[in-house]
Amino acid sequence: MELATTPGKLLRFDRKNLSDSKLLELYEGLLIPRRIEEKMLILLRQGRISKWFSGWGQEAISVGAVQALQADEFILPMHRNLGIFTGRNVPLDKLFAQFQGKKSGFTKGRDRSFHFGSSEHHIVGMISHLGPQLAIADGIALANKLSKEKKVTLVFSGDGASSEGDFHEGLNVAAVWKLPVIFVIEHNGYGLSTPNREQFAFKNFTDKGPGYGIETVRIEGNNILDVYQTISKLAADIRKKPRPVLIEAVTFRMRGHEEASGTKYVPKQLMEEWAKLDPLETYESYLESIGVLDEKKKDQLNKRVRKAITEAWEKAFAEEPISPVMEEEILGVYAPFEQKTISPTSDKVSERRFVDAISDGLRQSMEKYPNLVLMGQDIGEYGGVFKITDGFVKQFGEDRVRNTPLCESAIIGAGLGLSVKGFKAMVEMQFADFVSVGFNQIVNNLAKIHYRWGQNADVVVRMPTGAGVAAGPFHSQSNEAWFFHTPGLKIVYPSNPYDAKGLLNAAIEDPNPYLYFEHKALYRSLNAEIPDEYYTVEVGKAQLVNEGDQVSIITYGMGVHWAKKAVTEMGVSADILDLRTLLPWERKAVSETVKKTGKAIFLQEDCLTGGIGAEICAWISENCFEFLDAPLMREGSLDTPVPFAPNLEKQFLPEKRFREKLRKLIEY
Ligand SMILES: Cc1ncc(C[n+]2csc(CCOP(=O)(O)OP(=O)(O)O)c2C)c(N)n1
Repeated sequence: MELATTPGKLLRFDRKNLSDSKLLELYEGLLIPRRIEEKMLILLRQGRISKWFSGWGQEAISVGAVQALQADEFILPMHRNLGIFTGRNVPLDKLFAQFQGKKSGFTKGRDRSFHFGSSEHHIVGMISHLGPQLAIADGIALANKLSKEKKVTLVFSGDGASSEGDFHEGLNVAAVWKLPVIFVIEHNGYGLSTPNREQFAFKNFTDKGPGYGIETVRIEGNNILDVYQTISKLAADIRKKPRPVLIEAVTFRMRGHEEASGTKYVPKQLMEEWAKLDPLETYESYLESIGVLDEKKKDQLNKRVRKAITEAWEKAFAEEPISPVMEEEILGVYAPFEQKTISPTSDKVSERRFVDAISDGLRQSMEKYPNLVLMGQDIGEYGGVFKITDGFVKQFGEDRVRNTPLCESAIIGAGLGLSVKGFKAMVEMQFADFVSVGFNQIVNNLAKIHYRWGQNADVVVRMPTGAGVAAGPFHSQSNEAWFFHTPGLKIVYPSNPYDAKGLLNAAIEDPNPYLYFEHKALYRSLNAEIPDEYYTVEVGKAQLVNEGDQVSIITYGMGVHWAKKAVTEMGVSADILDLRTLLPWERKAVSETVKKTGKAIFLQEDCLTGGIGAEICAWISENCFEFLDAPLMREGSLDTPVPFAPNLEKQFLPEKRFREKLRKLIEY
């Protein structure tokens, strides 16, 4: 089949063995998004919807793709793929309510336009950042592969978004793990106003895909038969022989990036030439030429489609604007989960180091949850750089204990994809510092997805953290505050072996996304007798680890050990409250100790500015002011990067300054 890669060439349709009714089904598939768009463009001009991302002229890609896949195969669309939603028969009134920010929309007014998914329709919608979609598709495909479901997952990307690092990571992981994913690039010439020559230096994606070891096919994106037949054939083959395939669907963006941004920067001639390749009109002419479609049938179909659209629009429009209920919004942030604290089934205890406690918890969680998958760099045979997963491959196999390429973003995204399919994931950061390159997936995908459209993110990210090990600025940071500010996450930070095991197990039980901080300097320096059996520690509960009446020291992690040492050596009578959970932190325990002693100091290993202590001290001052006999105090590390040389690092850390401040507070 000749490719219309340059305008001016005509589309050539070849029905092969497709029946008349299939040809018409594809036609109707094209008609629906086109007629919806026509309506939306009018509504936009009338100010009844706020934004519109047009897929005009690109419909054949969505429609061909959705019809080529089975109804329970996941599709991850972008902002120009209306045809995916209509092709999966999402109720039009609900779709329009979504566009209008109404309560009956897919996100209940919490997110806009195509930013939603629907598990019922096997669709995972995008976040604005574009590229993160690809890794979620990898995770879904991995789940299919692990559960031996012979299913394909299909994900879209624009040609512009292919410049993102997430594109590279998503393709690379799929290639290395031979995941059954079809990546469809809509090669439409522009990313907002940027033409492709300013986006990348290769010519076609057929040059790029093979670099990843991925089979790449170039198709006429405006030719519905080419799209449908190619994807159908590939999908059938991939179901039998799982592997990723990249499809470059050549098309053109006929309208502005979004309606308000216009198309002035696009040469007029290009527009005119591509207009001749309109996917609906060309296909219509083809069907007429072979006698499958005539005026009467066309009329009937158009009337039916227009009527359905008008009725659905009116229904959605008639719905009252949302009346905000604050409680509902706050409850919507996390997936519902009733925490049950589990006690060990026997009294047997053993002396375990902090690092062993984490390893034990992880192993027992793997035994308890056959759907739990561990992913991280070097965590397989090698056992992880801290040896926490030593021996795991032997016990659980390589499918569940997965060595990953060096790509934090894709692996965290894949964790989310696994949860879409009902799996649990634990992702090990080799060092907490490296989470910065997976940050977007955590704060924008994992944290927000339940609030947006009700999908949970059952992912625990383990974070070997902290300084005191002379490892310099990139292997020592305390970065819990980066996440503390993000609604939708939970953060736990144990300070002892008992809590390390119990909180890890509890985090894995909960279907919500967690950051689990484990201090590297405690791994092998701290022992305790802990139960041999599986147990959990309640999330959201602080613990008083020392009792006294002169002062309250509120802290967590390494701070607990500095505080204990200080009060012993200084002969201070202090309450030491170990927060254990940072998000959501326990207000009751904090207020109780403050009310008891009337003096409080917050100690954190993290740099002082904008840390956890700032928030908790602000809360104390607002809620416990009348019980305070002295100013609230805070101590933390210097506001500098973590230095390498031991003496500089010692100065950076707050231990010494904390003692001075504690003395001052007591003497106040
Ligand atoms: C990370 C990020 N940077 C910038 C943007 C703003 N933005 C939204 S869509 C877009 C262009 C996308 O181009 P492409 O991937 O080719 O898709 P198309 O719009 O052409 O379908 C840009 C720059 C964004 N959404 N996310």
